[in-house]
Amino acid sequence: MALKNQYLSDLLSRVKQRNRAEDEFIQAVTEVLESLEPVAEKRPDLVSAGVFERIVEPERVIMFRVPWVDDSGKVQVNRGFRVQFNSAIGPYKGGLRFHPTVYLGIIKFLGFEQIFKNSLTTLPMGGGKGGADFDPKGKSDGEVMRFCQSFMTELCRHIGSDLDVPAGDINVGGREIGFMYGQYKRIRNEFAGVLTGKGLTFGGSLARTEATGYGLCYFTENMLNANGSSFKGKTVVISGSGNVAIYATQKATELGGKVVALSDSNGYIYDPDGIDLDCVKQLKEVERKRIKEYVATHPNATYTEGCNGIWTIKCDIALPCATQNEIDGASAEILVKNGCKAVAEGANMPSTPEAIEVYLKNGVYYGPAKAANAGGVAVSGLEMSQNSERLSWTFEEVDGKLKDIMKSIFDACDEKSKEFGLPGNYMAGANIAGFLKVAEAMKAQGVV
Ligand code: NDP
Ligand code: 2IT
Repeated sequence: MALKNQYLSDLLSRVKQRNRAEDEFIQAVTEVLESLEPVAEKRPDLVSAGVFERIVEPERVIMFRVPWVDDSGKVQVNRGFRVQFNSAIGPYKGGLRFHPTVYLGIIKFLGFEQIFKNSLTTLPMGGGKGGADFDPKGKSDGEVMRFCQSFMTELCRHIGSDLDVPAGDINVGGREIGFMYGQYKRIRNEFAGVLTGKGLTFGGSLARTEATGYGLCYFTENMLNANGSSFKGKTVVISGSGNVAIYATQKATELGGKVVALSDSNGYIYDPDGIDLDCVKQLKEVERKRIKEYVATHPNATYTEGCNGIWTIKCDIALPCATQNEIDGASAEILVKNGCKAVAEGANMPSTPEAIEVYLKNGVYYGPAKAANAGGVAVSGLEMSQNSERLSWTFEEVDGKLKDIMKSIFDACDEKSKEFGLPGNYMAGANIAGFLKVAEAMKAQGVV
């Protein structure tokens, strides 16, 4: 889709020119600016306040060396990042990703998306993201700890409970957050709510572990209900087998769906009897093994090498929960051909622009990442609130608030899609609703 609005089209050209080697960032900005065309037409005041130009440029980018010593005594050097993208509505907030594919363009796309996602949660959080090109696969606990300590030794001077509050993302879970929190506390000599996703014994929130996967299913259930459907009796395919995928599997099953497939970066399992989640949790959360081990104890299940083939499995609902661009146009066509009626994104930007076009063209209900996976950061926001008041809420209280937040996010997407003449296009609704709140704040605060 080409931009018809000249002003946005010129802006996108400048973004492409200025961020030439950052494909994922350009992809994310393109999608948002395309959705914002009707806003630019209706709101000349936001154009003259320079909100569009300012929102596509990070407020601050921090890149740093992360040196550490591996178990054999060899010095290793990784590259660390924190992109503080937008603080118009609250302190920077967003996860840390440790993955060999991490480079500036990945962190910028994630930080950019986080601005709108955090705005949609209704909580006061700005957008940020960070990480490193560190690969934790095959590393010992000691190596992971030394890496995390080195990473935090630099990061600690840039973050704070009212400034920037990181959390987890791919390969950053409870273990890594614990190591980083310990190092922060040691260097800064303060016990502050500076990271979320902490352990329950030191300020973590109940239900944060489950929040992204649960929230994804609450969003999806709202979206299905609004279109006369629900999870009940539906076949569900979920990619990934990490934090988001595991708790999405649990909640989708509780809501009456049957999850038949999961994956990791090597391949996917198909279990026609429905995934045995206790086995997956033991393999992935406790033993840190590969998903293919599942078939050793489940004779009816099959394992196939290569992760993209998971989208050839017939399903009613697809929940991509692994990584960016994991569903391309061809996979989306196969999903549609097999009767898939809904796609909701647990991962960030898992669908390519071509895939999204296929969903919209074929009337697939499409829940975009920044709305559908906002439950994780929403409960991070609730963890910040609990830390501030030095209290912790019950699981039921946090889960109840999460449910309400996911409903309000769906409602906002639905309403804005209708108000701007694109009923049922929840991607446009999410981009517009997320943008407008931040844009009003940026306009009110002057050119900063
Ligand atoms: P985890 O590290 O717990 O799990 C990631 C899963 O995705 C693993 O199964 C991993 O397989 C797979 N995966 C990762 N990279 C790739 C790749 N390049 N190709 C194929 N498979 C891959 O991460 P999370 O579950 O936390 O995150 C999953 C997605 O959800 C990410 O896109 C993240 O940004 C997003 N997200 C996470 C939130 C959270 O609260 N954790 C909140 C909102 C979004 P393998 O083990 O083989 O690497
Ligand atoms: O992409 C995301 O929203 C996350 N990885 C969670 C961020 C957070 O601050 O909890």
